[in-house]
Amino acid sequence: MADSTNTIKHVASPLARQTLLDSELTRPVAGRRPIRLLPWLQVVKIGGRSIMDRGAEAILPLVDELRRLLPEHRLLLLTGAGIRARHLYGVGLDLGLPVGSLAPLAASEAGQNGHILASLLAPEGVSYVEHSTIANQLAIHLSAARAVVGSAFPPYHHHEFPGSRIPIHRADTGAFLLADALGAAGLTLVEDVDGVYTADPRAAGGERGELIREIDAAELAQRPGTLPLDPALLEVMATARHLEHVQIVNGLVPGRLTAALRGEHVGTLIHTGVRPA
Ligand code: GWN
Ligand code: ATP
Repeated sequence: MADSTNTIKHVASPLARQTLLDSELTRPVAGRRPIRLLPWLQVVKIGGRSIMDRGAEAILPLVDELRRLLPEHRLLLLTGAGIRARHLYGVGLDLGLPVGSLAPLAASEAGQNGHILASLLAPEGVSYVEHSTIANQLAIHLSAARAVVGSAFPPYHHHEFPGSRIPIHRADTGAFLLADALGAAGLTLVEDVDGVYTADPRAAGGERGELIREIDAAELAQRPGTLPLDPALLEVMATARHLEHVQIVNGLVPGRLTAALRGEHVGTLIHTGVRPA
């Protein structure tokens, strides 16, 4: 009769005998920088409220610019949610829906904007791809086309953190999490302002605000006042593994996105703590 204890197969693992809770013990194994999956990829997040909601006037010139960028870059274009999500939060909060119900509803608006953008770029071979495709088949899609479009929202659904009644992980945060996880070459956030100002340039008294050309994410997080991006973006930037910075550019000014993707400083650069490898 076989001795069952002799048939147990031990799998060698450098973490086999350790608690995963002690970072001192896991650091030799888990402390190394991960590999870059798509080091040639440029990720571009297009604002929902700031660009897509403006319709043809803002979208068509940007689509022209994107079309001309295709021979130069391989792009993952991610869209934000915009005004329909704001309306949805209003109705949902009035009805008492939990944050985990609001997150996917708002995300679907980001997806809709992506479908619109992809339709306009379809003659160039660009398609909208699902979250699951971004997760598992991005490389093959970007081998077949110079660019694809997706929703910038992360798929948190009922896993959204319950601290706030409005989902905190929105389009800017989702775009950063994805770009950093993929080890992309860069992330550019396309908005309707030249960058981050010391005060909202569109609010009362905003004309006194000055453009911040360059700042560390940690320092920006300490500043009082509003931002043209999700506050949670600054939190996830603190633990970035690859991206050294993101740049916020004005998508209403022709040529700004092109310049940013060529590495020019034409908006606000927000630095993470990552240093070149
Ligand atoms: O529907 O436009 O992906 O890429 O967060 O989930 O709410 O879904 O719940 O692959 O999985 O509306 O159906 O929708 O935007 O998110 O998608 O067309 O399960 O391709 O089925 O993680 O697109 O959608 O909204 O992104 O952001 O079917 Mo949509 Mo979004 Mo499509 Mo996606 Mo959510 Mo899927 Mo999903 Mo849901
Ligand atoms: P989404 O993609 O989530 O729909 P968005 O990125 O298109 O959103 P908003 O979240 O509305 O756009 O952010 C852009 C707006 O932020 C600008 O139009 C500007 O009025 C506002 N804003 C607030 N504070 C600042 C600031 N300090 N500097 C610049 N713009 C600011």
